[in-house]
Amino acid sequence: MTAATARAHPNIALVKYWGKRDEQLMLPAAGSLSLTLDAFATTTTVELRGEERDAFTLNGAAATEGQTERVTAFLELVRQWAGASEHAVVRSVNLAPTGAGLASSASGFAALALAASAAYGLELEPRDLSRLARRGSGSACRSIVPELAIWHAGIDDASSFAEPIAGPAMAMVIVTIDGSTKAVSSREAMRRTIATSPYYPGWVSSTERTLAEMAVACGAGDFTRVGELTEVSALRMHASIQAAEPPLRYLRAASVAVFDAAEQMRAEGLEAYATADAGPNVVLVCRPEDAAAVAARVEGLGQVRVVGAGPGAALVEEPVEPVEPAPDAGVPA
Ligand code: 2P0
Repeated sequence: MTAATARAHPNIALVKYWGKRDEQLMLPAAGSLSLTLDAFATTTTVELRGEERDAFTLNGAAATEGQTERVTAFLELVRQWAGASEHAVVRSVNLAPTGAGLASSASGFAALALAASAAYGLELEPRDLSRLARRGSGSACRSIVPELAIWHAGIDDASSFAEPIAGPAMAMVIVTIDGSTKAVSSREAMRRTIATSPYYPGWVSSTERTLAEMAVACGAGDFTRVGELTEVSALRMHASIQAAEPPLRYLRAASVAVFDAAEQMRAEGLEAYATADAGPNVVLVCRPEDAAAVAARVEGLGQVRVVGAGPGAALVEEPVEPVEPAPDAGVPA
C-alpha cells in the first residue's frame, strides 16, 4: 500500500480571480494575488490499496456524489500525469467551521494535489504542483504557496501557476455574516457574469492593471497601497457580478455595513480595507499590530476572527484515520 498525507490552508485574494479563459485547462481570464491563511486547514490522506474505484470521505462521512465526481476527475488527471491506473481512497478533514462561509475548495484541492501526487509517486516542483492544483479549483493553485501568492494568468497550461511574492506584513479580520452555502456556486456565477455582464471586459482589462500595480506595491512593502488596491479589486469584481442577468448579488446590507466600518476606521486613522468573495462575508485587511483594534471595531457586525499569513501546502506524517461507524449505527432508538 502506498499512502501520503498533506495539509493546506485557504487563501483570501487581494486581487480577485473571476472567470476563466479556458474551462478545460482552468486558465483564468486574468491573474490574481492572495494571502494564504494560518487557519482552517484541510488535511487529506490518499491511499492506494487496489480498490475497484475511487472513494472519498470528508470529515468522517461519505462525500456527496458531486464532491466525489470532482475528486475522481482530479485523480484521473493525477493518474494521467503519473502513468498509473490504480484507484485511490481519499480521506479529508476540513477545519473551517461549518457556517464560517469560507470556501474549502482552495485548501481542499491544494492538499489533494500534494497528497495524491506523492501517493502516485510524482515528485513535482512547486510550480508544477501549483499547476496541478489549479486543475481542481482555480484558487487552489495559490494555496500551494505560503503567505502572499501571485497567480500568473499565463497563456497556456505551462505558464499558469502561482508563486510567492514578497510584501508587507498583514493580518485579516474575517467578519462572518452568514455561513450558509451560497445558492449560486462561484463557478456557475463566473459563467453567468462572462455571458451576460456588460462590465466583464472592463473587469478583465482593469484587473491586469490592478495586478501590475499590486505587484509594485507589494515589492515596495507599501501596506496602504496594497489595502487600497484590495478594496478596488473587490468592489470592481462585485460590480461586474451585479451587472449579470438574471442578477447576482452576494453583498447583503450587513456586508456593506462592514465596508462602511472600514471607511470610518480609515477616517479616524486606523487603516483597514475591506474585501469580499462570492458570498456575504467580509474580510478586513490590516497591519498585524492593528488587528485587535480593527476586530474590536466590527464586533457586533458578525462573527469575528483574526487570522494571519500561513504556510503553503506540505506533507505531514499523521494520516487522516478512517472513522469506524458507531456499533449501533442505523439501529432506531
Ligand atoms: C478568488 N474566488 O480570487 C475569487 C474571488 C471567489 C471570489 O476563486 O471554478 O473555487 O474552482 O476555479 O477557485 C472562487 O472560485 O472557482 C474564487 P473554480 P474557485 O478567490
